[in-house]
Amino acid sequence: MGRTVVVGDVHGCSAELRALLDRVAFVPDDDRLVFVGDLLARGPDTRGVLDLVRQTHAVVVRGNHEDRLLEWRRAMTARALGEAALPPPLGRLHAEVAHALREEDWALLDETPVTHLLEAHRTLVVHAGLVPGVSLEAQDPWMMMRIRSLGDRGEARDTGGATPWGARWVGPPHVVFGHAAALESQVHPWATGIDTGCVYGGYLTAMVLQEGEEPPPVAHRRDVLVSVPARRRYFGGGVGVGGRAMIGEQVRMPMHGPGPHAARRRSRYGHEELVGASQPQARRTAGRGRG
Ligand SMILES: [Mn+2]
Repeated sequence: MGRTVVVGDVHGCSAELRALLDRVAFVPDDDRLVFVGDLLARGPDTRGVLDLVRQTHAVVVRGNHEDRLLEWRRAMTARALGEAALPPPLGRLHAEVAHALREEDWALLDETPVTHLLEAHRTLVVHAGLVPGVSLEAQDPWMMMRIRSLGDRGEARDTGGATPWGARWVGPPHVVFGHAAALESQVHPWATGIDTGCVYGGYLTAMVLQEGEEPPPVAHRRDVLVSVPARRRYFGGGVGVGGRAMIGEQVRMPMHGPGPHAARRRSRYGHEELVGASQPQARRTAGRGRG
């Protein structure tokens, strides 16, 4: 058995996914590929991503976008059987994806688990996260696909907040997650967030673990993370700057002009900052983060 490569939120960015697999020199019959979910929607090529998932026999955990489409499809089936009157509303972007999906794509999505344990790495893969102090069996699947932060009493919130759930999680297992997009991966003692906002013009990131390797301590965590830049911004809005700042805030950037990776530098605080052309237009907004 070779390495394990865990990939962040792809959102239809098939070109970047291929570039990332090239970058890590992925070996199809030896390495194992795992996705944190949100493979589809917002980006240009959902079907190409799903084809690649099948070709590589990858494991996919379910993201909130997959969950939403599956929920819609269940409702459509119920309506066809006369058990329900109306399907739930589906936004335009998701309707386009739903229309483009083939039977084999639906079958793939239908089989996705909410979590996937990588026993040899003592690591659990989940789309959004877990509530600290609650056993795995007692976690709410809906929230595992949507949690971002913890409230004052440690309760799960699907919006941003001062305390990202990962900061409070104590493993084992280590948890690798996506959903909360930020330009930098989010490194916590027992959790690593690898949604670096590819579809918003950021990066596509993977954690690459050697056989039997556990995610290294915080100081060396980035040694096992590999990123490729997005070719362009495919979807509006933007990602937060720095692993901490993104949880409750995001930076809006214009749809046109250079992506964030085109003009940035490392600040003396260790965050990556937007500089140059993007910065004057950058506005911080409170509220829901991207995911
Ligand atoms: Mn998500």
